[in-house]
Amino acid sequence: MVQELGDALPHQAHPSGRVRSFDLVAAEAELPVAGQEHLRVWAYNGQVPGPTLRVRLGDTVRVNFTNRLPQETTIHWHGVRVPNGMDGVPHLTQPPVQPGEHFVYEFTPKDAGTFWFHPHVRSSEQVERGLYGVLVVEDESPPPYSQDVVWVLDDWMLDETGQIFPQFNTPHDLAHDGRWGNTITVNGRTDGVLVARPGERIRLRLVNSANGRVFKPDLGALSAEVVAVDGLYARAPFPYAGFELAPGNRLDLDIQIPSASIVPVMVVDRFYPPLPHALATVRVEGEPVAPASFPSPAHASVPRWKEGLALPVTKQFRLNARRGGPLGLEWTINDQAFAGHDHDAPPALTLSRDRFAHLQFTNESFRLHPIHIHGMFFRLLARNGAAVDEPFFRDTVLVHAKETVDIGVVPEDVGRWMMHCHILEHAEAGMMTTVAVVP
Ligand SMILES: [Cu+2]
Repeated sequence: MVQELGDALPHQAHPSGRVRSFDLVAAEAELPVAGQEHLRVWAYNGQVPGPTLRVRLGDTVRVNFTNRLPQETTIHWHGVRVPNGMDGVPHLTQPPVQPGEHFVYEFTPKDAGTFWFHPHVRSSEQVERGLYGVLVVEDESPPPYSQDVVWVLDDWMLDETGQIFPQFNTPHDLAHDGRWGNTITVNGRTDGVLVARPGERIRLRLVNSANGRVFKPDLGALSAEVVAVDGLYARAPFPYAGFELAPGNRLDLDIQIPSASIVPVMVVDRFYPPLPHALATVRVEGEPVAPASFPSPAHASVPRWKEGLALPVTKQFRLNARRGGPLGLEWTINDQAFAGHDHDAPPALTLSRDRFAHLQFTNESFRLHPIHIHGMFFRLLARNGAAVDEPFFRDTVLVHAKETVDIGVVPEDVGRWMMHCHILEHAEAGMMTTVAVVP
């Protein structure tokens, strides 16, 4: 298994020596977002989404962070294999950053791809209020797409005054799949438009930053190939035929715009039938460009781990809920609900670096649980016992109601990592634990 992994996930970063410094300030703001003229949000650098930080593989990222929020916070770099101390988990990897305080995040990404960042403190409130941004780590020689576009998908629960509904972790949200809003946005807009010329070849990076909503984008008449999932390139490009983009997931698409003008394409979400929700419009207009023929960047070495499923389960995790706890309902992993002070508790699981582990998640509930593990990428081995060979790694996998999911992982990065449901209300209500990786 380890041999099959090879160097698909590099052990070490290879710093080029170039340092890219960014100042990032989290503060309250009033912005034209979600169809409102003056939405009161919490924002990074006065923007929702926050700034897209774009670096090259080999660059060292230095983020001078200032907290001007009325609450403590941290920044977690979702999917980035950072040194454990830079992972942004309060009490586990750093003290929370208090109002008025600063913290410097510094790391050299080991992988090129689409990542994002968001608070890991009271995240069901802080992310919902608008705190998230995208980190793009470009390849050393980026493929020559005519456009490289980021779409951050989110939804907002607005009240009758057109402001963010101010109660968080409501009994309804907790008992269901988290907070599903009444206003869907792409990059903060309800009327987003991507303008392309005929013949263009576009890289579209999708990020789901919603608290609970799963998106299944339908590109209509546009044809696309998937080139990367959760930041990492696939073994080979494959035709896009819908993908369940759960909270936390990313998807990179290679879109070939037709060489003739077409009517505008409405991209819609079809996860929750029967009603498709509008996401954004792709408008093709202007002078055609010569078709770009370059090889797809998706040619990663991704292990198959065919024998993995037959190996004994290293650890089973049962996902369920019960009454009780500070919010009235607790979401549990193996009957344990995580509370703030549990960061000091022994990890739920200790894995050895460079050793294969077979993990199994059994959803005993009727709700969705996109399980995210920090600090490592894993491969899906099976759903409900049936072998699956996804040609890509993940850092987040959606476990549906009453479903059992098997994954394989060879951790490469030592530390104490969180494992939690990325429905942020479920995480706040206890569906979190820690996994230690030791040398
Ligand atoms: Cu969940």
